[in-house]
Amino acid sequence: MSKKLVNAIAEMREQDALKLAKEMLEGGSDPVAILDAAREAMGIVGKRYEEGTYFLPELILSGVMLNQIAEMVKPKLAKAAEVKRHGKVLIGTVEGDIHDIGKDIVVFMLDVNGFEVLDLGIDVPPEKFVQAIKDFQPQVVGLSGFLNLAFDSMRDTVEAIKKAGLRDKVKIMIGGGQISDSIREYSGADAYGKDAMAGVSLAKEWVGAK
Ligand code: B12
Repeated sequence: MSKKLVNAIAEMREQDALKLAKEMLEGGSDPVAILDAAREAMGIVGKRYEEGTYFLPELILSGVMLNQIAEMVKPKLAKAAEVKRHGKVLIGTVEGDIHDIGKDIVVFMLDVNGFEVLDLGIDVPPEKFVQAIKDFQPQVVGLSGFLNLAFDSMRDTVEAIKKAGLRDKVKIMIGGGQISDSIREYSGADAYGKDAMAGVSLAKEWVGAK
């Protein structure tokens, strides 16, 4: 079933993909496994885009499908998780980058796992992160990005937080398609999370939640 879902998304069969995701959810499939299948499909779409067999419309449609599936899955995840709030996480896609599908998954995984999350959206300049840290006072800041240019934006954001004298008040995690531990080192962040659950684990560890 999950292979079928991967194929439906990768082949741009929107109605089939949504129907399959609904059937899987109703049949008791693990909601996280459904999201993983959707993510695997995005990888295939990306590869086809790179090879020149898919173009921007396919990228956009795959994003739309993933968002719809994420919305479908969200209530199930929320039901499964406890509601106690562990702490606050500020998150956004860094300056110059508008990819937010992955960030949105991180946001709702944090949310259903008991964090109060402030999402600044996309293309967020360093100053906006700095101001939001002052206002919202999170323990954790999450920076998301998919483009190569996000590496510098992440570094600039960490630098701006440092300059504002706020660096020791927050733990910073970064993530996104091309992000790795060497980008963590380059940017000066505290940790890199490979997926949404890694982000939740990091945030829990940092606020001392079980
Ligand atoms: C969908 C998509 C788009 C959509 C985005 C829609 C949206 N609302 O996000 C649209 C069509 C708008 C788009 C636009 C562009 N895109 Co695009 N896009 C993609 C695509 C196919 C999928 C990305 C995606 O959503 N993946 C699925 C999510 C779930 O994965 P994820 O982001 O990695 O998130 C997971 C983890 O990384 C992690 N995570 C994410 N963030 C964070 C944060 C923290 C704190 C933590 C802990 C974890 C974490 O958790 C998530 C869930 O587990 C990729 C190809 C690919 N290889 O995947 C290209 C890709 C990213 N795009 C690319 C390009 C070039 C562009 C454009 C420049 C195209 C153009 N010519 O205009 C523009 C960029 C505009 C801009 N300024 O940002 C390139 C980037 C190349 C590069 N190295 O810089 C890619 C790799 C395609 C390619 N192979 O060429 N794109």
